[in-house]
Amino acid sequence: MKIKESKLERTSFNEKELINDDMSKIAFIGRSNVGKSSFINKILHRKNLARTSSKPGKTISINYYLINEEFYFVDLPGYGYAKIPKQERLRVRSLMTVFFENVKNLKLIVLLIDSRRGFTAPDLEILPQLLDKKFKMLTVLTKSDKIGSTELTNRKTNLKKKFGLRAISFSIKSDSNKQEILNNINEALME
Ligand SMILES: Nc1nc2c(ncn2[C@@H]2O[C@H](COP(=O)(O)OP(=O)(O)OP(=O)(O)O)[C@@H](O)[C@H]2O)c(=O)[nH]1
Ligand SMILES: [Mg+2]
Repeated sequence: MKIKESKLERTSFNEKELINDDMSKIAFIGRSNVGKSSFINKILHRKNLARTSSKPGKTISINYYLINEEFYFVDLPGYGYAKIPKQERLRVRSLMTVFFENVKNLKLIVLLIDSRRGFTAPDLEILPQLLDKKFKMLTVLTKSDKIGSTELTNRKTNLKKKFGLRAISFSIKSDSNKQEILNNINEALME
């Protein structure tokens, strides 16, 4: 798959603003600050399409990026960040629930996990809901430049053993595994 064109199609702050069409979608979820928006930019070869921040809780809306006029990448708000005001947190959570309940043609959920931390409580809270709906999942271990290769291998073995999930490591600082991730996305889109 070649990414020829990408553009921000919609920013949704509430239920009414969610995209309801039949176009294929790939969703990116993970804890706040795990690197979702950075990942999207890197995969799309765009520097600043998805807004990134060193401060957690940057993406509080659901952002749809239209790729090649064919499918969407959906950047979901990060979860598990305590410092966002409670009311805002509840709003975001219910928006996510509505998203997963009503979304059409969600081909793949890319679950991003920080290489250094592995699965944390908020991930474990959300995981069963997703597995329950039988969405196809791909786990990506982000910020792999921040840990050693032995540790990274252990992390992957662990995820496989504990959750039966295959994980691919990734860093915005290199191109390794980028093609493999794109191949996985492509395969999911074909199904
Ligand atoms: N070293 C390193 N830093 C990264 C990597 N990916 C993301 N970051 C940094 O991590 C911080 C958070 O990245 P974002 O992409 O904004 O994270 P996010 O998951 O979209 O965050 P929310 O929108 O708050 O949920 C930024 O400072 C990024 O530069 C990586 O692969 N390596
Ligand atoms: Mg973000």
